[in-house]
Amino acid sequence: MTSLLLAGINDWLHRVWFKPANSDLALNPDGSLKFAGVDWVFMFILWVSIISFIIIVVPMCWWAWKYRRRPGFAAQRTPNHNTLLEVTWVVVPLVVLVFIFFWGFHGYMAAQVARGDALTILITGQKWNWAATYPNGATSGETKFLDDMTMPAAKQGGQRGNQGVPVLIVPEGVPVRFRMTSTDVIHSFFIPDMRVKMDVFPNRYTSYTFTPIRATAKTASGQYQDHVIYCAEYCGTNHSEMAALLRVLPVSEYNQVVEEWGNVMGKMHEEKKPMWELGKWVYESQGCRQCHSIDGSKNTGPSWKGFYGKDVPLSREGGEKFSLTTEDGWANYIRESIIYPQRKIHAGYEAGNMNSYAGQLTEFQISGVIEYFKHLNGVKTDATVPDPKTDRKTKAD
Ligand code: HEC
Ligand SMILES: [Cu+2]
Repeated sequence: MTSLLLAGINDWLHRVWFKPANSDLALNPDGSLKFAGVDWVFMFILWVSIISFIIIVVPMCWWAWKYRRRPGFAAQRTPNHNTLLEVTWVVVPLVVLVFIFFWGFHGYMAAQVARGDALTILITGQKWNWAATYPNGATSGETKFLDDMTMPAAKQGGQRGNQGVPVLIVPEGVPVRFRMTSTDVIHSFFIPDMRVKMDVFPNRYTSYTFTPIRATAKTASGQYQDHVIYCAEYCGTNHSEMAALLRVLPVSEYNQVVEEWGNVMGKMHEEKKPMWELGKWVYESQGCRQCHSIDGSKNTGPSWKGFYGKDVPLSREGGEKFSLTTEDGWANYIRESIIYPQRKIHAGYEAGNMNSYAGQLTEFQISGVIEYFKHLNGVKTDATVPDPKTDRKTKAD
């Protein structure tokens, strides 16, 4: 009876603190709680705290009351030593703490040391987007809107409202290692459901590893119930919206999607899609939309609508206007703004908020962005997506 009650309380407390895990760092392959896994150790520490609290505070209150000062009772002299008692309260907590350290360290190493055959996915943090690069060079090809439940901040954000965030995928039951770096400030790649979190630094790699246990469930209407990824390091104004989603797919499905994502341009080329659609894809999947709107509204960066074909007011050199008249002039301005964002600063916006995308975007993708600018501003363009075989990465000199 008591044990049933305790098990019930234990379950309830577990649910108070944790959303269901989906990682081998907390679960056995059959989904049961793993001995000395993250959740297990947490619950162990919680119970140690609860029991210590009771052992210390209940007698303390009781004795404070029992030995309160009363008329007619002389205060007793306290005995000053009890070796057995003192050895007990040193040795028992010591043993418990050593176990906590041991299990904690054990769990930490499990998340640190990847199996040799782990699938390595590169993660780049950049204000305010998470970009994943898969072994075949694919980047995330799907974005999704967060609902109010998963990320209330996304709804409140007066500036941009509810942003779409990239969906990352990993295969079910396969050890995965995220190797992470940042192009600007310190971020932190936090996936609560996988029980992993690690700071992400510029000019340095950090990593962690885990094996997702189950494929992501779908709702009755076929919507994936993806795991939320947060940035857990305060990294600037829109830090709270620096999120992504993680989806665990059965291995064969994972392989298929990664191949599709790796061939976005190839497919567009085959289907003779207009170039601006490639630019739209860049806008949606490479983080541009975290800072630029396409409806004319002001954001961290200038809107992409309503600026092509007009004078650009620059903030340097006494607010001079930068007049562009030729198509090449515009193309160069846009390209330069992407590769060297610091050179010409649009008045009213901060230098240093946008990072260079040199090495991240290809020449064709930048051309796509240029065509997308035209498209958004009512300039007709009829270029189609060229064969990506002839494409190359951009680089700053
Ligand atoms: C972290 C916010 C941020 C992100 C992400 C971002 N930008 Fe920017 N961008 C800015 C800011 C701020 C400016 C204005 C200051 C400047 O010129 O550097 C700007 C300016 C620009 C300009 C010049 C526009 C003008 O009106 O002068 C272009 C073009 C541009 N960005 C393209 C891109 C592309 C393409 C991407 C995605 C691959 C992108 N930006 C991602 C913040 C961002
Ligand atoms: Cu961040």
